[in-house]
Amino acid sequence: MRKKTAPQSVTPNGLIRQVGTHLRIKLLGAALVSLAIAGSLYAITRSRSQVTAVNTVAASALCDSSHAAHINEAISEADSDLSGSEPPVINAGSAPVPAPDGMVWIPGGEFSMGSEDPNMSDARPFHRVALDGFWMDRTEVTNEEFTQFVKATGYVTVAERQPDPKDFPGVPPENLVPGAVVFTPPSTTVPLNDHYVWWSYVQGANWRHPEGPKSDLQGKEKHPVVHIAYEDANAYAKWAGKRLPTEAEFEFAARGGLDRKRFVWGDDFKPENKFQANSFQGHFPDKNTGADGFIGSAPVASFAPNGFGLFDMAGNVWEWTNDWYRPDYYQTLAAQKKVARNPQGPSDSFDPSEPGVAKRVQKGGSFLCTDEYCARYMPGGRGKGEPNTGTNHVGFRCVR
Ligand SMILES: [Ca+2]
Repeated sequence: MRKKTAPQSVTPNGLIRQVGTHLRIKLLGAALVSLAIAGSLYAITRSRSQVTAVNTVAASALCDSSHAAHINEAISEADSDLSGSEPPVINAGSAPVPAPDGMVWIPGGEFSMGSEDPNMSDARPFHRVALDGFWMDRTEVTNEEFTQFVKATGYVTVAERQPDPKDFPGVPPENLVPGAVVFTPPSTTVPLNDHYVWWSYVQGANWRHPEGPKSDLQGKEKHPVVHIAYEDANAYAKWAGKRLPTEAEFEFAARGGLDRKRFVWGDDFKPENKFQANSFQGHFPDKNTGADGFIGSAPVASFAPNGFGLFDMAGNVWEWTNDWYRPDYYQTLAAQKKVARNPQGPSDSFDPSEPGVAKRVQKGGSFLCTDEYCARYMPGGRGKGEPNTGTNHVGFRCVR
């Protein structure tokens, strides 16, 4: 059995390393390498101007008072089971009317959130969380839906924006080009310890051109929109009169009323020999057999819905949540010995694998998830992403 490797997020810092160590890489000529430098610096500068990652993390390491105070707000004085071993409670009562188009009523209740998977220490332990009811998009936001938003507002996504030379002293202006990070599978087997081997910064890649300038959305109208940064997702949500889900809302919804199951549909990955989600089959990352019917993203709702009638809560594309990422957040909640009520995530971010880069939680896994590398399509699994870095396997859906 292959050793599972912890999944890694794609971040600007890593792309800078990519530039240093993979000059030899196929496909990337000197020009694209320069673009990668520019794009990485761009994202780093942007992220540092918008989130005070370095200072926040340093401060929290010295004094955790603000973090603890925030968590306390999310803890109820109540009630109920705290061991994480009781079945979920799904609130009774009918959904409010009228139902918004394309949304499903998630009735709220109380459940055991997290995982006991030894490979996912940041998702441990199971802890009790109570949530109010909310509406959730039945599917990931599609290209068709995002097009309507852009037509109505003229919104330009982060990946489409021209980098500002002021942010990049010393970088030749001709290198400051918009682009995004695209999965670029190697042609042969590679070690799984350097994910930058299969991720490339591609000039001109963005939601309209998911694999780069020569690709488009023809025939992909019903696919999830990708190359979406956190602020892009928020802008869409605001326009639609919605918001991004919290991590707890996403997981409660993904579990569909089931109790601590490994997958959103149960414990068996492939019941009755039938795929339940768009994931990766074959040998990661070089050989994708597409046995589930798809090599990349799939039209939304190509697989069966979960217990709440939601599609693709596992696989297809990762989805942004509103929570900051910290690997110790669940441990902190569990230590409170109280049910966490409508938790909003920690007040700051810290990722020990990349200190200084603030990240938001992503959930659900993607078409690149595989037991060989990243099995985080499980509902208890957690992903993380630098807010300005969209890739071609990250999208979103909204709640309200
Ligand atoms: Ca998904």
